[in-house]
Amino acid sequence: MVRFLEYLLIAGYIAVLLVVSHWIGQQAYSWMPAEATAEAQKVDHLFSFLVSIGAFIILGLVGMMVYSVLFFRAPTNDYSEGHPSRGDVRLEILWTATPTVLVLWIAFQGFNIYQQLNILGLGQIVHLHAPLESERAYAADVSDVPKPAAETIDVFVKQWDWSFRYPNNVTSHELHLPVNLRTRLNMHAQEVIHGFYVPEFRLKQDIVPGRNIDLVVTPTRVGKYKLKDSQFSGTYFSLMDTNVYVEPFDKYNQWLAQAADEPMTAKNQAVTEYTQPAKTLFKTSWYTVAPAPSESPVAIERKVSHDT
Ligand SMILES: [Cu+2]
Repeated sequence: MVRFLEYLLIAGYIAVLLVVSHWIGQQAYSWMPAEATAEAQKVDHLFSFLVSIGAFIILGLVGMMVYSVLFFRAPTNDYSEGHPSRGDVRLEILWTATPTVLVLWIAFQGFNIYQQLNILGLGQIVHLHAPLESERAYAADVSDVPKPAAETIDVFVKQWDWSFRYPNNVTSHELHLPVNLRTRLNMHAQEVIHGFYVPEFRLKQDIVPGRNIDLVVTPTRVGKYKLKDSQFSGTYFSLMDTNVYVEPFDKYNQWLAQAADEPMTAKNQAVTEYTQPAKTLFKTSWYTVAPAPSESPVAIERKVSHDT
């Protein structure tokens, strides 16, 4: 009877644990910045799933420790050694199989959501026909299979600024995206690795010189966001951010028409800081790469394609 009550207690505890850890997993959605893309929703599902699992494990372990302390305390003045339990095959199978299944489940969930994201796709990574094949051939092969998208915007990044080229050759230092439309960002880096990262998009993509890397994103929330460089790219790395606007399609087109008439401003904070006169009598700063002057994406593309 006592054994039955014990099992009932454990079953009840596991049920409560499942409910509580699921609830904690649901809270995880509020810990992240706003979800601004369809992809972000999927990433947050994965995050919430991982938080629920983590909560279940930690609460389960703490619960067992509290239970042991409460029900298996040594009586007062009992300093004898505990029962030397040595090896329990069932227990060993249990604590080996359980984490194995858990890790496989997490891996499957992660891969599943990555496949659903369909942002870059493994295609770009696993298409290596022969390891010795030259980069150029590989790069050519990859860019032949662009991901389906309604709009394509070229992203040019260099030390230390972002510039974008839209359809009709409109260029800008700002990223404008039409809401609810799958947009392909075709990214080119000029000299070093930079990282495309918008927290609200939950997407991060390294941009490697000599490679055309495209990222497909579906913005779902109108608003203004910040694009930050996620890869340290030298002295003025901290200046490598720019504004991202997700807007209704008609407003996006209005902006495109307006931007077509305005030449791209030569905003380059790095150049400004680099060229400012020294404030002290003697040189205090370390040697650094001189930031390249701001250029139109067309000029950068000419450079990028020349280098590759
Ligand atoms: Cu950078």
